[in-house]
Amino acid sequence: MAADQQLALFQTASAFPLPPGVKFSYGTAGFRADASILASTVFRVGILASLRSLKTQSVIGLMITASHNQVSDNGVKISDPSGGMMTQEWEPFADALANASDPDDLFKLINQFVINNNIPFGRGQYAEVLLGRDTRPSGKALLEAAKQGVNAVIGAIAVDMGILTTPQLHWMVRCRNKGLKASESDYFAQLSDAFGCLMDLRSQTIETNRTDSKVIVDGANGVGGKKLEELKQGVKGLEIEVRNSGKGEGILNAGVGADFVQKEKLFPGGFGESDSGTRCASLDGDADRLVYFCVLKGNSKKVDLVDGDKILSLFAIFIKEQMSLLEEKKEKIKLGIVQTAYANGASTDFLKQMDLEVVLTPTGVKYLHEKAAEYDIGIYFEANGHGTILFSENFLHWLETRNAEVSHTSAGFEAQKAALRLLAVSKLINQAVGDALSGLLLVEVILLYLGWSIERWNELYQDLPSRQIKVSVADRMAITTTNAETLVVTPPCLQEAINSEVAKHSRGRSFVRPSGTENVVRVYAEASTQQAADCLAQSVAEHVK
Ligand code: NG1
Ligand code: ZN
Repeated sequence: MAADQQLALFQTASAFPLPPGVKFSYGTAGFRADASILASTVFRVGILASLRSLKTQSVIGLMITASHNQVSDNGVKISDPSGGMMTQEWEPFADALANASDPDDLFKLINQFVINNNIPFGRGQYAEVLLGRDTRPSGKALLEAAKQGVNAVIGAIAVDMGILTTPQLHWMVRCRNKGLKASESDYFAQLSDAFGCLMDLRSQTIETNRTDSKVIVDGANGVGGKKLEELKQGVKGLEIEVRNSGKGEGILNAGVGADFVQKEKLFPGGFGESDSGTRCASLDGDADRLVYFCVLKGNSKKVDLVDGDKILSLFAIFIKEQMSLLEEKKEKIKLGIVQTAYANGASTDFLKQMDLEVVLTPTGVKYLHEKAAEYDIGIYFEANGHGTILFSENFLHWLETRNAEVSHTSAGFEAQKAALRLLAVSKLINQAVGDALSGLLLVEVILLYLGWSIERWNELYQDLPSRQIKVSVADRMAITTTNAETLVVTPPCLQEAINSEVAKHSRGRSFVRPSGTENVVRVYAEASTQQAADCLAQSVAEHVK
């Protein structure tokens, strides 16, 4: 390593000492912790992002957010050149970097890694990292730490993209690497144009049972609400009311947001019983999750939840219908549905009854995304509302070329419209990661296309009662799992204990896994009644403690 590069690293690293007594791990969604102990981690992830950019000779993204976590937390994660999550192969190095005890240790690690991976480090080669952050107050200082980390690698530049949603940053990275327009206004324009296109491609004859013309969206007092206010300016034919937009006094994710609504099944702050009868939706703190809900009357804040599984089902119905309208090739198009073990059992049954191929992966979008990318069209969703629809380059190319041929038959005309719809969906729905804003627009236009109310949508199937609880244990990593986290491997005997609890309940299902974002073990249970699901979750939790 060149002497000037060595010096640059030592000097800046000394300004970001590792806090004592903590161990960082690049979990389900990057590093997360109380913001007060994160400066050294974010600085080091800045270095990591530059190395990744050098290695791939592409633009890399670095996002500072802790998503749905409380406002005092923060976090950092990397977007790879495709706009997806950082390759898992680099995660052990990320962990080692974050936990390096001092600049000397850090320097040795980097040196070894660049040699092993043949990275043109310290040779002044160009690297570029796009930085984004959500609205957390700690974000500004952490962004500065990231900048210094990026700049500690000679030849690397950090570009501050300002306050963004996580999916916006991922989208920008993807576009930059494809040589496409990548500014925030390009993002808004692409979404609203594609939405407009899908609105125009609706069939005019459809009977509608809808009485609800508008959607009210809970912005979780974060960045999503703020951005939705901007996006909606360009969206024609849909009334969007944003609440908890982040402009007022409300605290980020405190009694608001998609995580709160999904887990508690209660309406968020800023909503009331007078909203019953209106379609409502909720974003999480960095706007990569989306759930819908209906406020129930006289029912102590309870909602009818329309979660990620139902969004997935709605998307699957629409995509399948378009595929069936395509005259040619339709048997050959591979459509895949990807869920995790948290998907409600009723949703998986419903999708399978539609003759769809459904696969489960471990929790975390990096797994779901990777699997969905194996299909011509891959739809993935976590129950919590994170998901998207991926289109393969080959399939998009086929759609584009078939569209160039003009058809004269009525079936040919319908097929052409279906192909145009699929192309518009591929532009509306974020191809990099799950994106609540693009997901919201797609749900809305599909409901209009089908002429469905939220109630009609919610009736697709009835969720099995479920319960999720968190258990604090001394060492959550003592639990290891297999089969997409549905079976415990260690500690021995735990799976047997779970099996015997499950056997006591009709339609019982339960699994446990260590969280990748919080210091807890998550317990999930499902059964034919709420009481049974609660009881199953509690008894399994007792075995975990
Ligand atoms: P962990 O904490 O690993 O369960 C949670 C969510 C994931 C994913 C990540 C990232 C659940 C049960 N888990 O992960 O699905 O969204 O956060 O935000 O919702
Ligand atoms: Zn999020």
